[in-house]
Amino acid sequence: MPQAQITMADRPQDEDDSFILTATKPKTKRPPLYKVLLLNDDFTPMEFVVLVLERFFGLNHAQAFEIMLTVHQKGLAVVGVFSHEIAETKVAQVMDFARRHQHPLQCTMERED
Ligand code: TYC
Repeated sequence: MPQAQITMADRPQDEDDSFILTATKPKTKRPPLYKVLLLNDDFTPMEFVVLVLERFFGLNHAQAFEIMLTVHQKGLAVVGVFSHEIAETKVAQVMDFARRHQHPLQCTMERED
């Protein structure tokens, strides 16, 4: 049985072969950064806070002492800015170290804007 021919005449009139080109911005969005904050309290010894800052944030003694004093005087300070994963690790390390030494030191993270 012969095949029926399909011609342009059979094609719906409003069909359009042109491509739709949508301009897209090249997306090179950097992942958000997180501030790690140390909070003041009345009980954690100053030397312990200095040790924490040296051990987990790679600060030298003078830098660590200065940040500890800022926290002591102002209530809190940013001790570093990191990726989400690194910030989470730092917070966990500080909280675990403080808990093991039975100090109430608090460390938190906050998304940077
Ligand atoms: N305020 C504490 C004291 O007088 C010292 C301290 C500093 C505690 C910083 C916590 O994050 C802190 N012993």
